[in-house]
Amino acid sequence: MSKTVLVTGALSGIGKACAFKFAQGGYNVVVTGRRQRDLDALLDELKSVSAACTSLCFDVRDAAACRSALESLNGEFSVIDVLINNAGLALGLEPEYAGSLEDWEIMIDTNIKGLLNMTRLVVPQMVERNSGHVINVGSVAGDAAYAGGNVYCATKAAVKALSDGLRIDVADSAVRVTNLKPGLVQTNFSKVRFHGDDSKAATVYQGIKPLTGEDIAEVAYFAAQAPAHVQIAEVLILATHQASGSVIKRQS
Ligand code: NDP
Ligand code: 8X3
Repeated sequence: MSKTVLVTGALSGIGKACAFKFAQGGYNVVVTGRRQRDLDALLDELKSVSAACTSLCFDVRDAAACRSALESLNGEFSVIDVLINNAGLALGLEPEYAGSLEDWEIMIDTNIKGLLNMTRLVVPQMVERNSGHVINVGSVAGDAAYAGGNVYCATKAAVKALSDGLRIDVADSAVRVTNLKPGLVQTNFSKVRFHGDDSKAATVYQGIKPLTGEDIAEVAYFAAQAPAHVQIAEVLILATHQASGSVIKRQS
C-alpha cells in the first residue's frame, strides 16, 4: 500500500517541489495552502504524476482550521506517514531595533506556532502506530544570526530546538524526525521577505547559483526513503559558494 505525505505550504518553492518528488515516488500526496483556486490548479498538475492526491485549504496559524482540515481527510489520505512542515516565511531585513512588530508576529505564528499546530495534530497517531516521519524545514538561518535576520533566524533556531525536542520525545517509538536546513534557495522566499519588491529579491541571488526547491525535495525524499533504522536527523544544504548564513562568495 502506498504511503501518504502531507506537505504544508505546497503552492510554491520547496513545498511544491516536495509534493512532486513524493508523487513521483509513488506516495499519496496531501498538499496544503491558503488559496483553494491555486490548490485546484496544483492538483491538476499533480494528477499528471499521481492519481492519489488531494488538497486542504487552511492557514497553519489557525489551530482550529488545521484540526478541521486534518479531520476531513479520509480513505488513503487518512493515515499520514510523512509530515513535511514546510510553510514558512521571512518578512523584512531590518535591524532588530527597527523591525516591524507585525512582521515579527507573522513569522513567529507561522514558522513556530504553525509547525507546532501541525505536529501536535499529526504526531500522536504516528506514535500510536509506531511509525511515521516528521520533516521540518528549518534553515541555515537557525544555526547563527546574520545581519537583519534576527527574528527570522530565531524562528529557525526554534525549528531546530523543536525538531531536537521531538526527536527525544519519540525516541522510544519508530517515528523519525528530520530538520532540513537549506541555505539560499531561489523561490518566492525573497519576494515575500521584501514585501513584493522583485528587484530587491533578485539581488539575493546575484552572482551565485542558488539552490532550487527540487534540490531540497531530493534531500527530503532521501531522508524519507532511508531504511527504517536510519534517522537522518539534520541536514545543512548550501549552495556551493555559500559557507554559512552570512558568508556568500559572489562572482561579479
Ligand atoms: P515560498 O515563499 O516559495 O513558499 C512558502 C510557502 O509557505 C508558500 O506556499 C506560502 O503560501 C506558505 N505559507 C506561508 N505562510 C503560510 C501560512 N500561514 N499558512 C499556510 N501556508 C503558508 O518559499 P520557500 O519555498 O523558500 O519556503 C519554504 C520553507 O523553506 C519556509 O519555511 C522557509 O523559511 C524555508 N527556507 C527557505 C529558504 C530559501 O532560501 N528559500 C532557505 C531555508 C529555509 P502563500 O503563498 O499563501 O503565502
Ligand atoms: C532562508 C535562507 O539565508 O536567507 O532561510 O535565511 S536565508
